[in-house]
Amino acid sequence: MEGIITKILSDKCEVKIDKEVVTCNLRGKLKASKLLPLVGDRVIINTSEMIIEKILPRKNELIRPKVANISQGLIVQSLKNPLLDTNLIDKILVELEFNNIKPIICFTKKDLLTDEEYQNVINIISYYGSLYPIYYNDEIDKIKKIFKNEVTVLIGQTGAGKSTLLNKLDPNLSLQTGEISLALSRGKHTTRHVTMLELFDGFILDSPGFSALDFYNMRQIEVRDAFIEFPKYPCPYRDCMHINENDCQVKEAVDKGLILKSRYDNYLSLLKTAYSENEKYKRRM
Ligand SMILES: Nc1nc2c(ncn2[C@@H]2O[C@H](COP(=O)(O)OP(=O)(O)OP(=O)(O)O)[C@@H](O)[C@H]2O)c(=O)[nH]1
Ligand SMILES: [Mg+2]
Ligand SMILES: [Zn+2]
Repeated sequence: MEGIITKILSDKCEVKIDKEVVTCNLRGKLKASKLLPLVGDRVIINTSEMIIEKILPRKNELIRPKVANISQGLIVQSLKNPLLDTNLIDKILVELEFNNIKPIICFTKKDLLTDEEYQNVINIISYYGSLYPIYYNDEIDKIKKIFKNEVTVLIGQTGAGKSTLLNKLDPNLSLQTGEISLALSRGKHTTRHVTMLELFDGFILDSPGFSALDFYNMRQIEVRDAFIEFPKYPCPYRDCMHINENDCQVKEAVDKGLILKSRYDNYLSLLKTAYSENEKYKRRM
């Protein structure tokens, strides 16, 4: 029988088969292999022994949160407590683009901003809105519509409001949410495990937040190609990396304010963590 892993406990998995959720063990040889199961994995179950025989090939997999076979990433980003972090947004966007996962952004905690503070971030928010679908977390009816026929993982810093958003979407969930530490102005890793929920005609994965994001070992051109607005400004040099090439249209667009400066700076810093073509290329997976 085929099923889908909805939760991973220490050495058991919860697997959904049709409408039923069963608890399964991993077969010894699977345990011995390096391929560890992830929430979202499609698996073959031996139903007489309740054992996972095989993990089916993955469409994609993320490192943090550790999930597989995702179609959509809902980036949950607070505007305050924790502070709006465009570096984190751009890192996650690159990770999603690289894995062919559709990004959506949900901004939270607008209510904590003064008018002046909001005016200071409105440019940033609307820039992302020109690239991707964006929502505020009080737009519950609109957000409910994005999940149909999708496998959506919520991604964001600890304390950003992922579980709170899910509770607002479906008050029956009563997921645990955490206070923000006043001293650190950030969350305390309230959600400990990835959990897959079946809601709004799709699957939604709540995930533990992070305070720092590991980054894929990507090639520099893969990082470049994940910045989806760059091709709108064609450079004379076709393989332009938009660093210091002559007549670079991307750099010109940054100077003119057409590309968000912080996003370009984040691009340059992500390039530094990536492999150039002549370096040995090894993907950590
Ligand atoms: N003022 C305000 N507080 C919010 C909002 N959204 C969430 N919070 C609060 O932020 C705190 C953290 O929310 P959680 O939902 O636990 O955050 P999380 O992203 O699930 O955090 P982890 O599970 O640690 O990854 C809680 O005290 C929430 O009540 C919001 O829109 N406005
Ligand atoms: Mg949570
Ligand atoms: Zn260029």
